[in-house]
Amino acid sequence: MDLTKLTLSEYGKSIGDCTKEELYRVLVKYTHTLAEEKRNKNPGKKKLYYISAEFLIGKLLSNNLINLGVYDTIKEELAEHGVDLTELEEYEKEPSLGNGGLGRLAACFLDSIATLGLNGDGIGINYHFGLFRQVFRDNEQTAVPDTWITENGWLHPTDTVYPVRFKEGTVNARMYNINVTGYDSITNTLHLFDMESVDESIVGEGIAFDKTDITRNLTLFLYPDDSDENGRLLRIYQQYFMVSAAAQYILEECIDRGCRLYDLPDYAVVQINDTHPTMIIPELIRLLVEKGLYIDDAIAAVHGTCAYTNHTILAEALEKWPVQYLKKVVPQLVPIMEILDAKVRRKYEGEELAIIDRYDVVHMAKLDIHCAKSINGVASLHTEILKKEELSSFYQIYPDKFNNKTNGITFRRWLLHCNPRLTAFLCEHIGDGFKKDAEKLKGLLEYQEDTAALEQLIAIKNSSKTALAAWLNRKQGVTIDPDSIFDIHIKRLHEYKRQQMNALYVIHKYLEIQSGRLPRTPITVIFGAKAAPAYVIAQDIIHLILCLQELINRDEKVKTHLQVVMVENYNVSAAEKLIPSCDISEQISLASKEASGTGNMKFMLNGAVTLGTEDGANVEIHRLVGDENIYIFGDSSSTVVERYRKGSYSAKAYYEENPMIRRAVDFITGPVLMKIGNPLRLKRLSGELTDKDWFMTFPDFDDYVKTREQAYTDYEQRLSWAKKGLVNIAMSGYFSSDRTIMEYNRDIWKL
Ligand code: 26V
Repeated sequence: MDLTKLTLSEYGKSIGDCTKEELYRVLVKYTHTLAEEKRNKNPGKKKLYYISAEFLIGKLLSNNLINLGVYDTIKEELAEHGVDLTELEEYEKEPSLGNGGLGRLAACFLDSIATLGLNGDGIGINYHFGLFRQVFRDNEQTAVPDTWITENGWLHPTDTVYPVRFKEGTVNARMYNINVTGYDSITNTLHLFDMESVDESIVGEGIAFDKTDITRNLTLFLYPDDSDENGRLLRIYQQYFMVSAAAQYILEECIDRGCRLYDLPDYAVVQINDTHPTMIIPELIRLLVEKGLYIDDAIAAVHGTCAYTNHTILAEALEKWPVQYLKKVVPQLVPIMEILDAKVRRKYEGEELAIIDRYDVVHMAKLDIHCAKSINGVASLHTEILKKEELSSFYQIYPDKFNNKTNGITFRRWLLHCNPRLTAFLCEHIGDGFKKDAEKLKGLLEYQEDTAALEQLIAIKNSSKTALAAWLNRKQGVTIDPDSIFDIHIKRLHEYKRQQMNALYVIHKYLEIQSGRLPRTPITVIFGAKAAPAYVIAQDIIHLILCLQELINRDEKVKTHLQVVMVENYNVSAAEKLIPSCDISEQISLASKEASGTGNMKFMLNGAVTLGTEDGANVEIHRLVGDENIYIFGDSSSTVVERYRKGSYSAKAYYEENPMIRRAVDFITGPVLMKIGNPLRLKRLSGELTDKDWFMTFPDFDDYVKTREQAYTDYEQRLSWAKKGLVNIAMSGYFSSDRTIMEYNRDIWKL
């Protein structure tokens, strides 16, 4: 490739004379041209539509260059002119079109779908500001709009526009496209719908805006605050906007390919990513009837087309919409939902099976389960809990619909791109076959006793740690010790993920160090998490962590042994820096609550050792690496489920009887922290723990401390520790999203 030719034609100057931003723009354009050449020439009759309210795609430049096979040549060509490719990435803004795991999973899946050469596109919403950008001020999280759309970026407007009818009037949905490049394969598309009349200027202080001004706010933010009715109505507006445009697009494409409507399942499969896109079911039925099908034929066609993925068992996250709300926004869907509910009620007894309950509330997951052909969980334990507990009455009537698809991650982004040194090491030792067949990583097991290889792995980890320290210093002005143990806890902030339990450990350790019990190797505890602005306790937990960071940073005595850093605005780009540098991966959710987790897989792939509960995909990691290479602690999911069932848990009793717990919890409201922090927040958090502790941190705390200490002790044997990392890398092939997508295709999509 002659980059100079491109810069000359674009800007009339050679590479060396271009600014970094100009080079970045040229590369985006070049990538687009290359990607377009790789469109699927023989897509076949059937197409997958992966519909999701979130696609957390991350920055795209390097990833696309890698997938298109030109990364190395571009890097070299730029280097010849003294330009560092990774620096150009700084000009790219990361789209924050997702909350966390669910959105990132959708992005990994698009990568694998294209890589496997499958005919499948993503469909979602083009939020102008995405989630929000997190800024720390006075040890608290504040939220500001996160602009990411720039001219001449990855997002391409199209002429495709669909009318979307709401009770209040009709709006236009314009389709924008982003290329999805497969690794040495075809190019697919992510379609994001946007509304022309949306007005960014209505955003006031922070991320506040008028939630009722639908024509100007609809695609501004992902998941706006739904703590009040107007927020919830806006979510219904967003969801219907997405699914109505999607349904029109899908039917239009299928008809173009020769579909005669009743045979829709032969032309389309719609994978519904959690309940946010559920209204696509009644919307497709409505459109098919409008086009002339009998209602029963329309229902049958949609049943054969749609498949639903469940991503959580948390009751508060399972969407339910009052019929009254739906009538205010999309009255045309209500009669269809009522017909679906009536059919279910005619066929099955049992109030828990009904789609619309006796309070006139629509249960979106139940609508999916009755009306879709497949229901899958996202890790083996999660699917078992769905079948045996949460959805057991549905499993009884539809045993064949239920299946498991353990999540995966794309190794292109989470190894090749984010950890080039480890990638080179792997190529050197086991060849580069693992890039296309992740199971080949097992070849690394041969090097378990190879001191030179283990030392190389240690050196790679150390260089990543040094790089992370430099990045954090640049970004946040903090100084951390690259020779310390990096113990990392990064994920959305939620009580079930138990960042508060990690914070209690930090307090415990702080007090231990103050009493002279010093760790052999210093410890750096790193957090990264955004909290929903309306989730008060989550804000309190962030506050506690930031206060601890300040406290320890000021304590010259403790600081050299223990540090706490909370990374501001944790996102995909930050994860790419953090994950390769990790020694200990905190996966400490309350057993049964984390459906899968995918960060756990990314850490494993990059040679970190998991400290975790038997929850989500940790169970599968444990099974793969064996007891020797993971640190498991805490109550099992069955114990937890049973304890909830009995309603017998008393946090107070643990607090009163366990001096270690009491000491740590009391510290939150003790004089030292009260001086640094906001007393209201600290008292509320401490009260929440002692009175409720809904996610049961106290019963697991002793075992957590003990197991974490054991991990730190074992870390001292550097070679045997490196061997644990090696086994984790070697066994991580199972978690390639290529494997997951092959299973989806084999069992559900059948493309
Ligand atoms: C959403 C909400 C929203 C309301 C407040 C409480 C709450 C709690 C949890 C959720 C999660 C919604 C679904 C979700 O994001 N699930 C995640 O999906 C990942 C991909 O399958 C999986 O790895 C994570 O374990 C799962 O939490």
